[in-house]
Amino acid sequence: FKRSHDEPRFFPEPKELKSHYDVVIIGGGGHGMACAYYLAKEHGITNVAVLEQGYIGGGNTGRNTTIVRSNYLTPEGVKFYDTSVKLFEDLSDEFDLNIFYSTRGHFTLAHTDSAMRTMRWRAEVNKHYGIDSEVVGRDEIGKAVPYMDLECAGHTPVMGALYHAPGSVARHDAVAWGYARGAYNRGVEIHQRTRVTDIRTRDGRVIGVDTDRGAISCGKVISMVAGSTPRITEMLNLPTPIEIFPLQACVSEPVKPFMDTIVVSGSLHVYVSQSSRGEMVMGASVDPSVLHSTRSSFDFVEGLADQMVDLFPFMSRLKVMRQWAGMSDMTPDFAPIMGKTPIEGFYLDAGWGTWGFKATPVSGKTMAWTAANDQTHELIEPFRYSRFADFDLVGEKGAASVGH
Ligand code: PYC
Repeated sequence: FKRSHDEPRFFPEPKELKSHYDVVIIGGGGHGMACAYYLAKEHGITNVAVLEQGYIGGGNTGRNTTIVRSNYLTPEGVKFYDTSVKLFEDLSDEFDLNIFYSTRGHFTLAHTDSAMRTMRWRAEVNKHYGIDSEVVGRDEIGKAVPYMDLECAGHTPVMGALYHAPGSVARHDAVAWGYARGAYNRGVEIHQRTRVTDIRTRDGRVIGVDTDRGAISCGKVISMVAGSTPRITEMLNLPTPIEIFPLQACVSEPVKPFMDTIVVSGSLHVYVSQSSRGEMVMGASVDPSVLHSTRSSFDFVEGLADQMVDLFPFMSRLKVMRQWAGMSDMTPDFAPIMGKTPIEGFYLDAGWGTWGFKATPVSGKTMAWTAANDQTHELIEPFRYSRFADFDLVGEKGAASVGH
């Protein structure tokens, strides 16, 4: 395979928008690209445009800490994320592109009796659905993560943990670009720097979108924009209970490989893994107030360091190299909003809060099925838009990992 220097490495971008597509996907992150890929690959729907206001994977796909897991609390969540983990495992082969999927094992630490109870609850629900999760004691944690101070500097000693062997990390850009290339190769158009300014409807159904590069007619619109969801749903006067909170993260300078597991403490509000480059990838809880912004703050690093050093005292000497923020579209029950909406031809993939990256493959696959069949896929039926009006919530807060 020979590529000349002026050829793009992955795929070329079309110069013009067409006047009509069968399906428009708003949002060129992992979810949007995965949906385009499965629409083309599994349903033969290729007259599709993905419209991205920035660049591919530049939103929450490129701003998370890349943790993949299925150790959820509700049966609905466990089944959904388990499907995602299984899809993730095969993506490198499927794309012929290394997404650096690395199975690490995932510890969720418990520092209190009530946290231990939640870990047991999650372990039992997980086991019931065939997911590899178990409660482990201090000895097992100490052996797997010898650099951790189980006493937490005497503040909040670790009592035990939920251990989830399939917990993994992956290279987030590769996931988005792998799906994008696969979609492009099957005929999908990907338009970056193309902002949707309005969605047009007639008699309660979608007929097109306006963009800052012109108008498009289309029969179906799928919104997959995470932190930009309210901007899109307001175009249709479609109320959602979503509120946007920033979620910040950072990486340290690289150090020798010493930690091959993922460690999360919901009580200390921290999570950490070591990247294949040796950097410590770290995050904390969502910011305390609603804000539509990706600015990152000194307060975040200071608060994170305070807790992290209790767990890993040697990290007091590590330098933070980069920090950033994503915009989390939080729902009241900590579960996504997916599927059909009251507007015919408008499909929503939103409410990804702090749990969106790990759902990339399964969201793409089930949303593609939903749009292709104009029927909400059974795996995402519990996450339907109408569940708030029906008082039929899917309470996942206990499995969110991130403190709120
Ligand atoms: O849900 O695993 C998770 C997570 C980690 C960081 C943010 N969310």
